Amino acid sequence: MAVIDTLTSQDSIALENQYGAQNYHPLPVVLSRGEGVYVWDVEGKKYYDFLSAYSAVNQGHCHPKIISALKDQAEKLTLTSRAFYNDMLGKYEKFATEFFGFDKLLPMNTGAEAVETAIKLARKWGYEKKGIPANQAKIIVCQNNFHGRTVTIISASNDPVATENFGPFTPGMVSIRYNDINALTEALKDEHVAAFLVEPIQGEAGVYVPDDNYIKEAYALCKSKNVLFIADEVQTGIARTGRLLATCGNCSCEDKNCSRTPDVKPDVLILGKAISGGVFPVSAVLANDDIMEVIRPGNHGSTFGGNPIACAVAMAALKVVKEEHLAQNAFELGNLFRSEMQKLIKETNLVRLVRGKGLLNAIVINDTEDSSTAWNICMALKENGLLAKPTHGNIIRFAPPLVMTKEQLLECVSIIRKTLLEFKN
Ligand code: IF1
Repeated sequence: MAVIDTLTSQDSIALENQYGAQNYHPLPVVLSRGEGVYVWDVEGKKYYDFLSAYSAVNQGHCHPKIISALKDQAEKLTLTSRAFYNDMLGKYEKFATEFFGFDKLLPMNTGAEAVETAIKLARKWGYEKKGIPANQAKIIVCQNNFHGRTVTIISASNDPVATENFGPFTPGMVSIRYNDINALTEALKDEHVAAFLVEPIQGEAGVYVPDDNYIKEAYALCKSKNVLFIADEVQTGIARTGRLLATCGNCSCEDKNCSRTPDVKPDVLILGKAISGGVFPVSAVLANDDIMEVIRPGNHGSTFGGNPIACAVAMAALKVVKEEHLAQNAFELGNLFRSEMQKLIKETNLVRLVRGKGLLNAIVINDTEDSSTAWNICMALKENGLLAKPTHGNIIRFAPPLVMTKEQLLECVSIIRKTLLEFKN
């Protein structure tokens, strides 16, 4: 094939269809540039990005400070493996542990790897600190969770599309209803439980926000039973929900409106996605010494985990979150967005409800779960210059970069409003 430099959108889509495994069903838009809250397709059409790569690009596309950290580090040293020390990892670990208020950090690359790491950590802690008999440790998870795609993680999933024909599965997962304290109380009666793994808001389930006290009560119950509370904040973390963390414990959040669950501090915190601003695959598991100390040389690792580029990028990305007050902005714009959507709900019966926290929101479309209405609305939004993606059950997730201004948000609201009011299925 000739040099591929002038492909149309159709060409790119055809190439993926022919040469790529078909494990996704993307919206038919081919992006080639991003800056802040905007992305451009190869034909030059500009869009508001209302997905932010599933909340990875919280700091906006190609943030100059993060890109500069990436470039500088790439010219010096990219990878040493953990067979040797490098001069960035310790610096980053000090920075990130102080940032989130934990003793130690274990660096990985993707969200799923960090979840796997947390599960291994919890099991080992269960045997060595809690005294669970060999190979009997259990992890409590919630129905409709999304924690990633590895075999162990899908062993905790009840989504048939994610699990069918991928067995046999990893044992030791106990699934309970989300947002159900009684179910957790029951499950915690089993003394072989090492940990409770939970998303503060269920993303894939359609931005399902639990009752106000759920996380706080679940945390207290876990404490009373000597069970680790593991927060999967891969999606909700890094200012997305209007606070640095959705389970904000002793983090260094400056959010003045901080009022939710102030006394929850996960025993194990899982971060990914926006910890690098979506610039590089970086994930992390954080915990205090009494837990993290069960991991000894040879127990766990990764060639790329803790590489110098990841460290440089993550420090820059976290600094941006603070400097630009992204938690505060997500809090304020989130309130504005939901109140504007409430007004829209009164104008059209196409939308049943809006829910979310900060700038992690979703609207539920008033149609059957298996209809393609949400998809068709996303296609119409695309035509009108805004990119969003439907999720399970006719729900549209709205998660723009957190660097958005109020004026930009209001323009997006008017695009959504116009699209929905003109929409014909
Ligand atoms: C895809 C959803 C978002 C996550 C939580 C771990 C991971 C994820 C809470 C794994 C990943 C993704 C991956 C993305 C779709 C997606 C997602 F729709 F499934 F729910 F974000 F909204 N924990 N979430 O949300 O992280 O290994 O992917 O780095 O394309 O599958 P990963």
